[in-house]
Amino acid sequence: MAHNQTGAGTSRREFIDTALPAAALVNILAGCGTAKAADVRGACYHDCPDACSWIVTSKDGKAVNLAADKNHPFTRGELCSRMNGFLDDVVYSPDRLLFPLKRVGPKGEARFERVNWDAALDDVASRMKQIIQEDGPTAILPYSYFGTEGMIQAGSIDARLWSRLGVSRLDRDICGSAGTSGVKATIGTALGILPEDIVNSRYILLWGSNPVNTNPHVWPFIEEAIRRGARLVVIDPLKSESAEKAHWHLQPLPGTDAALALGMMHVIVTESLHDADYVARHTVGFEKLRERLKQYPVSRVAKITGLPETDIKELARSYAKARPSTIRLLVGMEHRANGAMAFRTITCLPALTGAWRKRGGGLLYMTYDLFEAALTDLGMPELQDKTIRSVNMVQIGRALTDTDVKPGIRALVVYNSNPATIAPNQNLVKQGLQREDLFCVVLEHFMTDTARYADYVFPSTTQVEHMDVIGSWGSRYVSLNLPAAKAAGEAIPNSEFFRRLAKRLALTESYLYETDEQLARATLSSGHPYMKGITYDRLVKEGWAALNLPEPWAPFTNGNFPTPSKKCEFYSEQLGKSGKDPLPGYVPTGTDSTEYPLMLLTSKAAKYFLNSSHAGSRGSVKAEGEPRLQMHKDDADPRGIAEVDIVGLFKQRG
Ligand SMILES: Nc1nc2c(c(=O)[nH]1)N[C@H]1C(S)=C(S)[C@@H](COP(=O)(O)OP(=O)(O)OC[C@H]3O[C@@H](n4cnc5c(=O)[nH]c(N)nc54)[C@H](O)[C@@H]3O)O[C@H]1N2
Ligand SMILES: Nc1nc2c(c(=O)[nH]1)N[C@H]1C(S)=C(S)[C@@H](COP(=O)(O)OP(=O)(O)OC[C@H]3O[C@@H](n4cnc5c(=O)[nH]c(N)nc54)[C@H](O)[C@@H]3O)O[C@H]1N2
Ligand SMILES: [Mo]
Repeated sequence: MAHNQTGAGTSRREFIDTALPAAALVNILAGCGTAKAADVRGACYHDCPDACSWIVTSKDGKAVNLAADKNHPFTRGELCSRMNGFLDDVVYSPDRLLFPLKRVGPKGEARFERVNWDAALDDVASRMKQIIQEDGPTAILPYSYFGTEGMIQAGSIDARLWSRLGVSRLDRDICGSAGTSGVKATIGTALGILPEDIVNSRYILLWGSNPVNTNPHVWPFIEEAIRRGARLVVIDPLKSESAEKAHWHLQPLPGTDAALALGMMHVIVTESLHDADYVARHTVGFEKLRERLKQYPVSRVAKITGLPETDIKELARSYAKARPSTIRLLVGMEHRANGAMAFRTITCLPALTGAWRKRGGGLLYMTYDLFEAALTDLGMPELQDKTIRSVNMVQIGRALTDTDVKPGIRALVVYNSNPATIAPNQNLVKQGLQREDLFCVVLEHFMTDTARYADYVFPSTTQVEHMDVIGSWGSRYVSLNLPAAKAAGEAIPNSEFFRRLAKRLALTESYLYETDEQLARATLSSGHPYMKGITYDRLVKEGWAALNLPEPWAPFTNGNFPTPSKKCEFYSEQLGKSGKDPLPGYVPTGTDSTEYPLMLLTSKAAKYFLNSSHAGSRGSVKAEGEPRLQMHKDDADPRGIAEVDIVGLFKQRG
């Protein structure tokens, strides 16, 4: 990566201009002068497996139409219910934040006045300097997640600046980390098959994932597999939209999946339905696993899961006999204690049955590893001092309120995230955000629940107004997103915010001042074989490209798992050494309170929101309708709740 630009002497005006790529400006200006429309290529920014490719029609500096790329093999010409109205619902929403705002009322009340950028940034910089002087840089905590997944807007200048200052680090562990660590413990990677290859499957097991709503562009491939004769089975306590379309829906009690998988393995092994040859060649610990399985006879598993014994047996037999079979995991099972172990345990199944042997068989999980290899991390991780304390983002409530945290967190800079809504223990998070002595800055599109508590709220550009490079955790395509419209109001890209802040902090390192185009070129220049022939200039013309992967993609046909033993680890020495159970197992989740005995599943059933994104726009809120809770009759009746009723929903944590 080249860091040869001297930014320190550059004026603000130049920053803004150079932050826009030449090609995009030409497009926009062509539209401006002649009132002719221009098509600009882009891609969806959302934290979603699909990473769709789109084309924006730009006229007079405005995005006038947004449509899916008809030729993209995964997007296949259609966006989704969240993005079809994106221009009206988000970009040009009357609720969009357009100017910097400064708090004038009590925290949480969202009373702000408009201020100018220069004065606001000067104030932010001087507050940060003062905090650093008094308590050191770790009294500052940046809080961000994947409100945008773009390589530039989700982790470039911001990360470099934070490393340069030496502020507290953030573990971005709210999604995928638990599941990934479980899957990796068994097969060494989160990367299984490619989504398109699921068409080859004869038996698809959607285990705690709901693609009809959360991963809609994989659904046509599942339908194709069904047309070719595959059986679709869903394991989900809730009757999700995917469950409604399944041949068979099993509803275990939440958090009992590891027991179910162990029960299946018990049946498979005792009935010799496993692939003894694959097990012998490509796995370790089979005998120890067999011992462990003795603890999970079907009768016990039926009690734990609440499923009939006959169903557990039928599930095990039908899964093991179908060749190839595919398990689709996503994040549903993560959101409770012992989630990682559920993922580890389920991941043993495809090796036990030899499902990996054939193309499309095995496990479909995250393709993120492909992009970690293919794209250069723009955050320059080498700058980061790994000895600096790190706060896990799921514990933000504790970090803001615990007096044992030294130095206490005095400044919080939030972007690409809405912790007041998405972080666990909401009551504690809000208590932290309420602190009068916490200096809180939020960069946003909308007045979110978090922004309401901010001292300053700064307006950010949207995906049609800034540049980015988009990888994916659910497909194999990389895309370049070019700006297609002038920024609304005074909104700026995150990258530009951090360049401006760095300047005010009088920092001179050139890596803090690279333009978005330089960043885009840099991330695409890793030199990894997956990126062969994929350049910035090609993507300006074509928008997207498939990573160059070995064909066919059947990664574990002959074992070669990237684990310490190079085998699928039924028994993990590494886990054992770290004091954990080396074998797959089931640990009850339990409810944490007798006062609040019910278990809440916060399934991603919303159609017009993505996590809490778009929820600040009245158009999306109207489309989504009222928040809905589904409850079993057996739970509702004793509480006097009728079939259609209005309820208050709360527990001790929020
Ligand atoms: N429409 C829409 N799409 C989205 C998102 C969104 O907010 N809205 N968010 C995106 C993001 S960030 C992510 S991570 C993905 C998540 O994608 P998914 O993992 O598919 O989504 P979830 O709804 O969290 O979980 C899937 C299913 O798991 C079930 N589940 C919950 N607990 C358990 C359990 O203990 N056992 C079993 N077997 N099932 C359980 C839920 O009822 C749910 O139907 O979706 C992405 N796509
Ligand atoms: N109760 C509950 N909590 C959950 C989950 C759940 O299912 N239920 N799901 C969990 C999961 S899987 C995930 S991934 C997390 C998601 O948690 P978050 O990543 O915090 O997701 P969002 O709630 O969508 O908030 C993202 C924010 O980023 C903003 N944004 C988008 N683009 C930009 C940009 O370019 N610049 C700036 N400055 N802001 C931008 C959006 O307006 C939005 O307000 O939540 C987790 N928490
Ligand atoms: Mo997520």
